[in-house]
Amino acid sequence: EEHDNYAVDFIEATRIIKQTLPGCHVSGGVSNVSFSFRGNEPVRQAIHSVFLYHAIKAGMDMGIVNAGGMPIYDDLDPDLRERVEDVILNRRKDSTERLLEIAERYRGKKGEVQVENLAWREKDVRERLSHALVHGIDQYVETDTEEARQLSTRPLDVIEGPLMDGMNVVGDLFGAGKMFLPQVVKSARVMKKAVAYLLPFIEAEKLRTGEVGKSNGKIIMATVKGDVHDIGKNIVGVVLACNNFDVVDLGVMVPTQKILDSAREHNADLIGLSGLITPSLEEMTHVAREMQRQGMTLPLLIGGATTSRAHTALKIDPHYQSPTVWVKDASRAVGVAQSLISKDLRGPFMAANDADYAEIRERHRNRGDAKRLVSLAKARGQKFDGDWDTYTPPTPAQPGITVFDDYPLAELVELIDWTPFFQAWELAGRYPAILTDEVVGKQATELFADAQAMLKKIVAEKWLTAKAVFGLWPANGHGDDVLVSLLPPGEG
Ligand code: B12
Repeated sequence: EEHDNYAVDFIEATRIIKQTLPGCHVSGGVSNVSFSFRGNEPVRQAIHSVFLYHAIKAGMDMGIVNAGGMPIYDDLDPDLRERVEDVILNRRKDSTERLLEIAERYRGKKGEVQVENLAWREKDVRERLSHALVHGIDQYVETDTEEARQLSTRPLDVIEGPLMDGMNVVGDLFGAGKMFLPQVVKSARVMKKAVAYLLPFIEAEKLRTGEVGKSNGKIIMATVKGDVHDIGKNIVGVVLACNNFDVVDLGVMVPTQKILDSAREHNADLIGLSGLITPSLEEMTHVAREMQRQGMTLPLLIGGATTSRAHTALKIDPHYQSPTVWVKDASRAVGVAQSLISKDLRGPFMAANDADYAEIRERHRNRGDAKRLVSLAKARGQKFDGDWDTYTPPTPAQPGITVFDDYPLAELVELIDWTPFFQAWELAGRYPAILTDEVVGKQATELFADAQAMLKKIVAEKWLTAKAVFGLWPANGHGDDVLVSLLPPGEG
């Protein structure tokens, strides 16, 4: 009985730690909580999933657990989930007995599990597509997409309907900590496969309706620098193309200058930026500033899950004098693009948009800046003291500019810092110790082997040309400035 409240204690302790010490991180070994069920993997995994679900909600940052053997909380058999939850949350006196009552049903039912796994194939096509996206199963996605297409008036309806609904479920589960990153990567691949399957039908429809070649206008689409999310951008691209816009898709991680140069090169009518991570918000502001600085006037569309009307009004629009419009989703993209292209509609549309943004700015005006800034005099008083009088800097072997036009890739491979690579895949640990780590070692080793194989190909087939330029000059601090001295002629 004294153990009954342990999981609740952990969860509550986590909540208190996060409330009182917000800078603190909380980690825990999850398997202890299910130890008494060893030998009964399905029940253990259900316990881990339920425990993590509640602990993450309370603020737990890291759980030591095999993510590969982790069922999705919402997918657990409801009866099992309820009884496990009773135990974890210590909700009833008889919860242990009630879980023991049904636990044996789940032990080692390999054959039955197989049957159960395919039971989702009996559901209707919308649910099957959603299941395939959530579970990253691409095996049947083309057949199901075809069935959905036959049930739809236009092939595009399949993207805007069941496929988007399925991705929203994935987004919700990931956001709620019920799905993990490697699972989401699989979902994204399934989505891409389904969209790729539909593209020829969309093209054929355009040919049939005679809409090919009748361009409404040209739009440059790009996910901004630093961001790899492209599902939303691709969908918007397809939807716009279906509505006779010429879409020039520059892909992901696109630097500002490339976006602006392409807009000029293609004589585009609109630029559409997509971004889903917080740093993209700042990057979009940078694009707007550069458009202004470089004298551009074409409208700028802003989209992606982390963007918002308020952010666009407060942080992007003020930097660009021409139309800047936040677009909530693909279904609205066509109307907005059409309004901006049309001579008649653009004026009233932008008047409404500008009024909306002005109101948002007004509402935020008196909120103040959350950042605590020190005075300039105080900042100057705190400047870094390098004790320069006693320091003699080493003379660089090659002062001035050095250019590498084609640096050997094999040498760069040796210099890769692998720890951030594993972090990006949300496998916690430092390289090389991570490869033999008790919990993530197996996954890390497999991932590392895949990366090595791909790197070998990149080097052997020379997929990339590594270029770099850097300069070293004598420099001195002078007040708030850094003064760089030119080198004598002949030294760069
Ligand atoms: C799929 C996904 C991934 C996939 C992306 C695969 C791919 N090829 O795109 C993978 C697994 C690679 C991934 C990686 C990461 N992800 Co992610 N990911 C998601 C997820 C689950 C769904 C995003 C998605 O595709 N949604 C469906 C599409 C259709 O929606 P959408 O993009 O918003 O697009 C619609 C509208 O916004 C609009 N729209 C979009 N773009 C544009 C552009 C224009 C011009 C217009 C008009 C309209 C428009 O129209 C679209 C259709 O209606 C979200 C969670 C979520 N709830 O959004 C997290 C999420 C975006 N990811 C997140 C994070 C943190 C990451 C990682 C940093 C994780 C990590 N630790 O490495 C990395 C990012 C690396 C990087 N540098 O970019 C966070 C971002 C949080 C933040 N504020 O910074 C989110 C919100 C999850 C979360 N709750 O924590 N992710």
